[in-house]
Amino acid sequence: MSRVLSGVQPSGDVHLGNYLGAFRTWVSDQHRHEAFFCVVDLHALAQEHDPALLASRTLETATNLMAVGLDPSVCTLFVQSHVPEHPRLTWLLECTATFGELRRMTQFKEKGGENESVRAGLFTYPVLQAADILLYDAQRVPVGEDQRQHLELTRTLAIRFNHHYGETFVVPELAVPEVAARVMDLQEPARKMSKSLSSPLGTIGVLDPPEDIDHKVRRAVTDAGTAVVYEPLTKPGVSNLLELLAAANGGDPKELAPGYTSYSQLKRDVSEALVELLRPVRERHLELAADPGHVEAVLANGAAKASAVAGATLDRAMRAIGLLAPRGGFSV
Ligand code: AQP
Repeated sequence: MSRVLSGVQPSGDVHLGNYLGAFRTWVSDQHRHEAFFCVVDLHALAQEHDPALLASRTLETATNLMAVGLDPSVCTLFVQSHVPEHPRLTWLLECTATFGELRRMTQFKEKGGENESVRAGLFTYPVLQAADILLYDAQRVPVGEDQRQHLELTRTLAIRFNHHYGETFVVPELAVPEVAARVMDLQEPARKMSKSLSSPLGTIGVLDPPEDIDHKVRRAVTDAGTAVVYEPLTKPGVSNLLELLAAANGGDPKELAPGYTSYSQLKRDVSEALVELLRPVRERHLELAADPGHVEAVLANGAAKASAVAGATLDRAMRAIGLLAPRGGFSV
């Protein structure tokens, strides 16, 4: 069975972009692959964060993942910082990556990379992400389109490390969904929906009540003209709504467009479709949130399973790069 790994930052409320771009694929992948999913809390330190909120957001993000359908009886769900192999492998990969490669990461630039006062972690976190993936020998990494460049870096580092130090890592493949791989902000449809960069009106949370979803969809920025056509470059707002409709109800956004003669008709259908799509998530979340001890137990079990796999890979990599192994190996 092939391996899958992916993760989400506990940097804010989980939104529709996370759900359609990544989590839905994770839910189906867990039945087809040996699947590892993690809440990447160390990544959330790369930007300004509130220490009083990080732990509760981590638990809440894990709860959301179970609410969208991750089933701990068929996948491994864990918190990144509970598996110390992640930062340990990162150093080896930082000594494999180059300054120039990291400077070219567009997410680094978008999140303020040119600013002298940004955290050094914002610069290096794509390497931590590479460690997240390579530790699990993952062949497949289901993510949104925004992660394409980071995955390409992971592949480059794996290939370079293997070349210099001998076959150590599996070189992973990217898996992005056909529809809604990049969900756009409803207020600024030229930029992606984001936990940290979007306004509340531009973002639909997976737990938003139906009236909020309806309000946000009806207030969504549309484009000049009145024709409903799928043209992401010239009509990003309307195209985003068509993508959301296609992702929720099935179908092709291009083919759905001729069925509409007005923006308001389209918005009504998008709103209804999203309310129905997210209804079961809200319902499951209510049950899970009533028993946080259960989610914590799932995470403890997940960390133990993840550590067993990550430890073996770390040991292999430490030896391959030439470090003196302690008695019993590196992973103890
Ligand atoms: N707008 C999006 N459309 C499609 N997929 C998306 N993802 C994120 N935004 C969109 C995918 O969700 C997964 C988890 O993302 P993340 O939380 O780890 O980080 P991110 O990509 O940086 O997402 P955000 O929401 O923009 O977070 P912040 O604001 O904290 O940086 C990934 O697979 C991602 O592709």
